[in-house]
Amino acid sequence: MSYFQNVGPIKYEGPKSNNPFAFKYYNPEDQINGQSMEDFLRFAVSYWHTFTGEGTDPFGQSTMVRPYNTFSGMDLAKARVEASFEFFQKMDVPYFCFHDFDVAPETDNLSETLKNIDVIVAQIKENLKTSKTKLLWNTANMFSHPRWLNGAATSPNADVYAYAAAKVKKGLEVAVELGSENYVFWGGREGYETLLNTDMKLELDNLARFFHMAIDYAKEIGFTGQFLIEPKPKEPTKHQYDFDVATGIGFLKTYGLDKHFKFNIEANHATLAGHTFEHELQVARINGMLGSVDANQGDTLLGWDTDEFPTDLYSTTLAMYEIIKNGGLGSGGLNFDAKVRRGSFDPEDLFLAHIAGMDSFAIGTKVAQRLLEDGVLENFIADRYESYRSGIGLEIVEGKTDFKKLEQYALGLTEIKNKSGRQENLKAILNKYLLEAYNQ
Ligand code: XUL
Ligand code: CO
Repeated sequence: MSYFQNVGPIKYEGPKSNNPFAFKYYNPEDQINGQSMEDFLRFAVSYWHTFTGEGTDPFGQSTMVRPYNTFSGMDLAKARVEASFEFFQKMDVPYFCFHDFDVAPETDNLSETLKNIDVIVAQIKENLKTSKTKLLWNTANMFSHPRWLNGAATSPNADVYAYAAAKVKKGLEVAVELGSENYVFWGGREGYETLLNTDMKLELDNLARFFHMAIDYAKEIGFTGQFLIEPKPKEPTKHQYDFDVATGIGFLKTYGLDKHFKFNIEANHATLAGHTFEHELQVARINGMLGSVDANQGDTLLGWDTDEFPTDLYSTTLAMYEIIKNGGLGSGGLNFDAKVRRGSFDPEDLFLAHIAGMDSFAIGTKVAQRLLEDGVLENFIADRYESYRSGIGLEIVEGKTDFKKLEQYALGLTEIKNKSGRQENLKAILNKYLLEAYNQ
């Protein structure tokens, strides 16, 4: 049975194509750094937004027209799996990601929930046998059900903590069963609403204990994938402990967890933290902890996580700049943690949105690659820091100075000459590269 009869396989047709159901810029076979675009970008579809999301918002009911919506309960869960593999095949994506709760209905009874997961995981495993699409990461939803209202591994209630452990234990078993390449922790409600009722030290210690137990269990059952933390500063909780990458690094180092984790960086979470997407990517990269990406974008006019499909070429270019400098994403990928707007309710919109996102990242990749090949920013930056490659600057970098020596040097200076940062000119150059990317 076909769920998306109106859409055939999506192919690359090039920039001149007017076919909405074709890639204009993403050619999976194009080469980058000796790899195909497909292998380098490692696009993934997020199950929750694409197949489970119904278009509700705090004011409105569901709007999405989905071919499997005639089913309910486990029949709906099974129909969604069938539809998802048809979608993956037609989009020709190498990966997908899911929360336990997206694929199998959660009940009030844990053993029943775990059984539901087993049934659906078996069905996914069957589909994986014949599909090229693999599992990039899975995770546990520990924020939707009312039991999580005060958090999961940072809940003040030890029973909730134990329940969370049971869910992640299952998640790791599922990861092994389906050959997942990563396991993600997004601390949906791991934070606090007010310090008036919060023991922050105990919550953070407990969160660290939880991660250590996850590492131990992964080792025990032979899960060799990468653990990822996905920072977000707020929403749903007022303050979330994994605020941003820098805060996450501080936490991981404090608790001796840094060797076991990398970061899954989401564009819209970066902007909510008051950073650019590329800032978060760079902080992770220079610390050797850039693991994976939730590729989306926010809306500067709105203060919440809008999870839009990425279409801003400046953002995709500067993100890909970091990713190329990182040598790619290793076992990570570019997961579209993005949803179609409530008004884009047709099943076809799911294809069009992914095409827009994949084409935008393909353009960003080409532009970033050219900027790097031509050394545009690299040469400028090297020149800007030139004073650290000889004389007193080199001594600073090599750790051969102290305050007395530096004072002596400063006293001998007659004039200090600074260089212009040329920010506007660099932006103009970036514009030129963006415009030329597909006209050469
Ligand atoms: C929420 C979010 C999550 C994580 C996985 O903002 O990004 O969907 O990606 O739990
Ligand atoms: Co995300």
